[in-house]
Amino acid sequence: MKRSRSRQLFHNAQKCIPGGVNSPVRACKAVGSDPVFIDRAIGCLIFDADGNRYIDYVGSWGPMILGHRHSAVISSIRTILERGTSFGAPTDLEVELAEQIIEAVPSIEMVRMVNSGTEATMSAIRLARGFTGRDKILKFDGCYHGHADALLVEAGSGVATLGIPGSPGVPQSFVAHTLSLPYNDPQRFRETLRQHGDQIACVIVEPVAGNMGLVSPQPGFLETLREETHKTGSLLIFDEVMTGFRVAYGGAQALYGITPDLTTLGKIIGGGMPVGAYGGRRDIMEHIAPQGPVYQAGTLSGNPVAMTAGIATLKEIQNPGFYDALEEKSRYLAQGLKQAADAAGIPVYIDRVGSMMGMFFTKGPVTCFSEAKTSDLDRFKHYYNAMLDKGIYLAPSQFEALFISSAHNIEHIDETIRAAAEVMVKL
Ligand code: HOZ
Repeated sequence: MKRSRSRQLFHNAQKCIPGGVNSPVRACKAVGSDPVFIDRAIGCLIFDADGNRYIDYVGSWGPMILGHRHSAVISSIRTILERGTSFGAPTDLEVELAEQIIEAVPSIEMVRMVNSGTEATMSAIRLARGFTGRDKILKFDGCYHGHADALLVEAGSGVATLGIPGSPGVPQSFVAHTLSLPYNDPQRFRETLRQHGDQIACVIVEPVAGNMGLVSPQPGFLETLREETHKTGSLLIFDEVMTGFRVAYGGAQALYGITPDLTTLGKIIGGGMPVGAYGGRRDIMEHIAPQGPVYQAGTLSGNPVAMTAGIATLKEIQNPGFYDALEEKSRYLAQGLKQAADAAGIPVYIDRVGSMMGMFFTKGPVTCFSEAKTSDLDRFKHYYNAMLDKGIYLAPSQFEALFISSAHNIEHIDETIRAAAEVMVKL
């Protein structure tokens, strides 16, 4: 596959953008290759600057549940462009999206829009601290909640991909209040809360971890978080930036029947435009300025283009059978990939929740970050590059999830499975 234009663009990019990219994972360092520069996309297909066509399983890292350039989303954006792109003042659209979110996610009684998932988690944590008057926060190893200082401890996503423990520039005192525990270990959690619970403002968790590959919660794990935080008065924050409207219309909390105190959202609620949101119990949310004393603000918050794209997306995914169809396709893909690996004698462990999936190059099981790290990263690297050459666009890291959209059809998935079967025998 010829990629000379991408190579040239990356060469130019490296002179003017750190690492040549605006977010680290996409530099493809972990897979020893250069990034593919994208020209355009439609449905589940994405085309690079050299005109090569790929079946896209990154979906802009989750937002594109309808595929690229869905007609309803594009036409909603066209309509708002006739009104303007940013006003820095309230609009009808942010009220409409807030109402849609509140209707979909019963634990959310009030919601504040922001511009990214990082902003959402950072703000939710400030709110939890302001509300409880406590400083400590607790997270889980391999979960990634954006790049706010206090959360860059044992983090997943790019931090895991680059194999770095944290980040220079984060003073030790900023993370002194952050505890991190193994995911899916209710016993350790119980013990820690019994020891420090009265100092813990909040427990933040990805209810389905999507930043160490895909790791689903074991039965009882999320329930334990809820029970124990109730006892200590610590707030439970579900980071549903990735899982919100993805694993079910009401998110992972609907799927597993757990009610958090606060929820963070992003990705799908912006329909492919930059967005984030945090919401939850009214008595907590009322502590946010200007109603309450906890400060948080943003010039582009509630941006009308993002709001309208989100509204259109949420309307589409409410169509009857939407999630069932996605589930069926995703199951078919997972089975096909597993069969391809088995036939080639390559040990892989696949975990999947709806249209989010992780395929680890290890025999598994993978239930936490330390098990995810047993994956054969060299084998993943060869798999990634060979799949790319066959026109299959995957996240360039073992520690990221794969996303299926409603635009993928059985032919696309069969093409993917065939490619995997050919690649696996040569790994
Ligand atoms: N941190 C995101 C993935 N979990 C985005 C990665 C990127 O855009 O490079």
